[in-house]
Amino acid sequence: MRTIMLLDMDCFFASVEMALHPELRGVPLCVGGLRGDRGIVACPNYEARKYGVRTAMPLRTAERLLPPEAQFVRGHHRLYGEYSERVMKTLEDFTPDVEQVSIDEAYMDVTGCLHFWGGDPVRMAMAAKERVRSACGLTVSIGVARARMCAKIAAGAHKPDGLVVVRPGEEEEFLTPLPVDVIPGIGPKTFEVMRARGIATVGDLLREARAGQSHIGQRVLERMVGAGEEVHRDRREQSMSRDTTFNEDTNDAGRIIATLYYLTERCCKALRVDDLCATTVTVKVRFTDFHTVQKQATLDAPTANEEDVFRTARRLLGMVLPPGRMIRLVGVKVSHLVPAGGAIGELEFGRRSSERLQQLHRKLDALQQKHGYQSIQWGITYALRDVCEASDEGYRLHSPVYELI
Ligand code: DCP
Ligand code: MG
Repeated sequence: MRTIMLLDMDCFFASVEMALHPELRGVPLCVGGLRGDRGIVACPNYEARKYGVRTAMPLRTAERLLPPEAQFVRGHHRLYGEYSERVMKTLEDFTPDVEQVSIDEAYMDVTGCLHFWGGDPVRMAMAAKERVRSACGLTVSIGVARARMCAKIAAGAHKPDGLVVVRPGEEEEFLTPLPVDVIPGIGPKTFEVMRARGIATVGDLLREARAGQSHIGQRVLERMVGAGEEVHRDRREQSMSRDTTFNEDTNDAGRIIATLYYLTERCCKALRVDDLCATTVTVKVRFTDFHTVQKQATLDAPTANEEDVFRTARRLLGMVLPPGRMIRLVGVKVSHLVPAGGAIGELEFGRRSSERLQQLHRKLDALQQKHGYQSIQWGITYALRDVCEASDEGYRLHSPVYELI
């Protein structure tokens, strides 16, 4: 039997800001933009959550809900990436089997290391929490169970700074009273359908499963005890995405396309840092009335070159955005990621030119790193010069948001 821990950092972006700026502690804090900005909250701290503020809520709604002493700060995404790496490194001191599943979450298979802690997962988890706190100044919540699904649910059960251990055999008792949407994969729509059928709790679902009436329930019964739930040390993030909400709604095709190119470039840079290639791209557009559409396509070949990804992204944009329609937000996501080496395994001509392009990109990345983003940049993104502040790291988009899937 295995012992799995899921560690999830508490209000991650906000915690990093509070660690660096202690004066932000103890008051409601929204990371994502300043007062009066458009765009959405990327991360509220727990004080702000008490007022009903949630991730992805418009900043202006958050402003209305919060008292005047609330603080609003812009996000510093590079910093969050660095903190994330530091935390993940810290976890590797506890077990080599760490599988990062998002910027602030990782599964750890601690089966082989528990004996260092007298076989006691509580001692080990407390030590991990303390180590992350002293090394990075962040609090985390940990769930422990014999299967990933229960570990994940346990980690969310007592946030922030929580520690919940579900002992083998106690899974059902733990899950039974919880609302059925705690099960990963049961989103708001499925939840509504289930509720309409009288299934409100996990207990209700398991009863149906035992009566042979629910496939989902059957799968939950299996996952509860660990079927197909291994931790994969080398499994990487499954997708990367970059979105932005414009300062004001726009139908300026030049600006939208330049922004899409820039966001694609950011995704591809992140892919190159991790030596990954994407096989799929998704473009997302949010109209003035918040109606959101997205469209996905498979790329010709796995790639980390923005030209290749953009060609498809541009085509998708044309499919979701009628000319002249005003939008609030545009975003791009690359997914189905594969190791870069694997993508250039077959040396046919197309792949080789794509490989050379990738080498060129790596050189350009290095130049930009050394001399600043604007020292050498793609012409298509020049259109952003007039509308966005620029720094050495690139343009300061209005509300960049990570969506980690
Ligand atoms: N994030 C984002 N956009 C989203 C969801 C999340 O930018 N749609 C960012 C902000 C979060 C971070 O990712 O700080 C981690 O996401 P979590 O869902 O783990 O949320 P938090 O860590 O903020 O809160 P919790 O304490 O509930 O884990
Ligand atoms: Mg978190």
